[in-house]
Amino acid sequence: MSDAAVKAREAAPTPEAEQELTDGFNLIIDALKLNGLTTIYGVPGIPITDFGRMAQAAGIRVLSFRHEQNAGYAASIAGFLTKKPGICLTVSAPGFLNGLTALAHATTNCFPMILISGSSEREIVDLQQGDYEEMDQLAVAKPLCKAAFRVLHAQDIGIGLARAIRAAVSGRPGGVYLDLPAKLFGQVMNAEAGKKSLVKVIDPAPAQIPAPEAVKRAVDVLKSAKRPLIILGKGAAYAQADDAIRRFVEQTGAPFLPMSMAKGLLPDTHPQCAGAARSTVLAQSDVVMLIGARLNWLLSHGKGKAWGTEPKKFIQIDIEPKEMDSNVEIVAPVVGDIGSCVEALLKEAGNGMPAPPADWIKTVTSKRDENIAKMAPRLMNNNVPMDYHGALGVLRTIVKERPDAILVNEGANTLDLARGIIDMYQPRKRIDVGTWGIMGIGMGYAIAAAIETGKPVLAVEGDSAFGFSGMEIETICRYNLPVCIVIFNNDGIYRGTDVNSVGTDPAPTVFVKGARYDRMIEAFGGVGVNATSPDELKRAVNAAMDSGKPTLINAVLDPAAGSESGRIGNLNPQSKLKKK
Ligand code: ADP
Ligand code: TPW
Ligand code: MG
Repeated sequence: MSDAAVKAREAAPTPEAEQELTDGFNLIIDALKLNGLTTIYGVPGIPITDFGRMAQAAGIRVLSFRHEQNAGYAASIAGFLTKKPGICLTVSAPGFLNGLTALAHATTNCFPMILISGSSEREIVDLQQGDYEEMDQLAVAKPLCKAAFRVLHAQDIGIGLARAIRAAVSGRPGGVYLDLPAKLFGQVMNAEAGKKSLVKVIDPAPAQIPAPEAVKRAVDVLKSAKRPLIILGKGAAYAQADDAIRRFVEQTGAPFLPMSMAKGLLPDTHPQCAGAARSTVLAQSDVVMLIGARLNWLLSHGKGKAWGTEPKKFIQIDIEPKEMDSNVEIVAPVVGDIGSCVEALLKEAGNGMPAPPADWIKTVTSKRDENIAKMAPRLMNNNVPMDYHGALGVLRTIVKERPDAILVNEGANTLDLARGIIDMYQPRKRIDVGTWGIMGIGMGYAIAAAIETGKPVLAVEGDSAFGFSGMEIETICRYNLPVCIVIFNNDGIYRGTDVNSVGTDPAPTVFVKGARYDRMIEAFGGVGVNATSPDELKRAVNAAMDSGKPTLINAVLDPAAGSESGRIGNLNPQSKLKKK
C-alpha cells in the first residue's frame, strides 16, 4: 500500500456512508488545478467524456479538437510557449495512438507535454481478452517519450501527476505519458484524505547551475576567437532568459545566427544578426558557441562542406550533459539551464570581453547587406500569378508592423522561404515544423498560440502542409480565435506541375488544380478570401488581423513556383538507374 493510501485509511475513521467522498474524476481535476494546469487540449469519448465535462464545469479550459494529433501538437507548443507542460487528453487505443505522434514530437523537440489517455481494464488487457479499444498503451508509449506512468488507485493520482510534471519540465524538457485506466475515474475515497493526497509541485524545473571551471573555460575559448559566432536555438527561446541572452550577445559583439524558432530572441534586424550571411559565418568562423541548439541535421552535424575548411572550436550550453560531443568534439561544454549559464558567463566575462577583430565583423556585415540588397527587389514584385517572393514580401511588412503577432509556418518552399524572408522582432513569435520538419503542426499550433498568449496568429501554410490539420478550422471558428491562415496554394507538394508520364492518374505530388481553400472556412462561419495578387493578399491579411475574425486566405501561387523539397532537396535519395 502506498503512503498516500495509508494516510487515506488513517484519515477515514468514520463509516463510508457518513463520509464526504471524492472520486478519481475530481481528484484528477483538483490535482491539475492545484498545479496551475488549467487548459486541456483533447478529443472526448469513452472513458473521458464525463471527465471533460466535469473539468470544464470546474473552470478548466477544455478545447475540443477534431483529431487528437492536432490537440497533441497544440499541447506541445503550449509547453514551449509557457514552460508548463501542455496537457493533451485522449481516449484509449486509437485516440491514444493519434496523440502519440505529438508526444514523440514534443520529446524530439524538447517541449514539455503530458499526454493523458484513458485506457481499458488492466485485467483484460494483460490477458489480451479483447476489451473495447484494448491496447497496452503504457508499453507502446514508453520508447517514444521521456517518461511514462500509470495510476491504478485514486489515492495515487496526486503523486502520479507530480511525477509527470517533474519528468516533463525538469532537465531537458520532453513528453510524458500518463495512463489512467477507466476504472480509476470512478474510484471513491474520503474527500479529506483525497485532498491530502494531492501534491503541489514545488520548483518543478530547478535551476541547474553550471560549474565555475566550465564557465571560465568557455569564456577563455570565446576570448581567444578571431572569428566568433553565436548560434541561438529554440532551447534559448524556451528558457525565457531573453534579457540575459541579449546582454551577453551584445557584450561579446559576435555575429549571431538564430535557428528557426530562436528568431526574434534578438531582432533579426539587430546589427549583429548574421541570418542573411549564414553560409559565410558557418564556413569561416573559428569559435562557435551554441546556446540551446543541437548539432543535428539542421546544422549539418557540425562538420562537412557547410562548415568549411577552417578548424572549429565548439562551446556548447545545454541542460543535457549527454548532448555534448554528440556529433563533434565540444571543447568547452557548459551544462546547466540557459538562464543560469548565461548569467554566469556574463559575470565571468565582467567588462573584459574583447571586441571581435574588425575584419571579421566587416566580412559578415558586408555579405549580409549584399544578400539583403539582392533580395529586396524580388520582395516588391506584384506578379500575377504570385511567386513566393511577392507574397512573402507583403507578409514580411505585415509582421514588421505587427511584431507581437505569432507566426506559424509549415510547408517546404513555404517554410524555407518564409523563414529567410520574414524578420522576427520578439522572442517566441515564430513556431514551426521543428526538429523533424513535420507537416501537420499548423492548426494545432495556431490554436494553442491564440489560447496561451491571447495574441493574434498568422499561419503561413503550404497547401499540402495545411491539409494535414485543415479540419481544425472548424475548431478555430468554434472558439472564435484570432487566427488568419494564409495558404500558399501552388497546387501541390513543392510544385503543381508534375505529370504522370504513363497513365491518367495524377502525379503523386499534385492536387486538384485551382482548389478554393477559402471556401472551406465559410462552411463554419469564418471569412474566406481568394487572393490572386500581392496587393489583394496585403489587404486581406490586414483586414483579418484588424478584425480578429477567423480568416482563411487562399493565396494563388504560380504552380511552377517552388523547388523540389524546398531548401533540402540534397537530402533526397536519387535513383542511379536510367529512368524508364
Ligand atoms: P534548434 O532546433 O533551434 O537548433 P534544438 O531543439 O536542436 O534547437 O536544441 C534545443 C536544445 O536546448 C536541446 O539540446 C535542449 O536540451 C536544450 N534546452 C532546452 N531547454 C533548456 C534550458 N532551459 N536550459 C538549457 N538548455 C535547454
Ligand atoms: C508528417 C514530407 C515535406 S514538405 C511536404 C511534405 C508532404 C509538403 C510540401 O508542400 P507544401 O509546400 O506544404 O504545399 P510548398 O510551398 O513547397 O508547395 N509527412 C509528414 N511530414 C513531412 N515532412 C512529410 C510528410 C513533406
Ligand atoms: Mg504547395
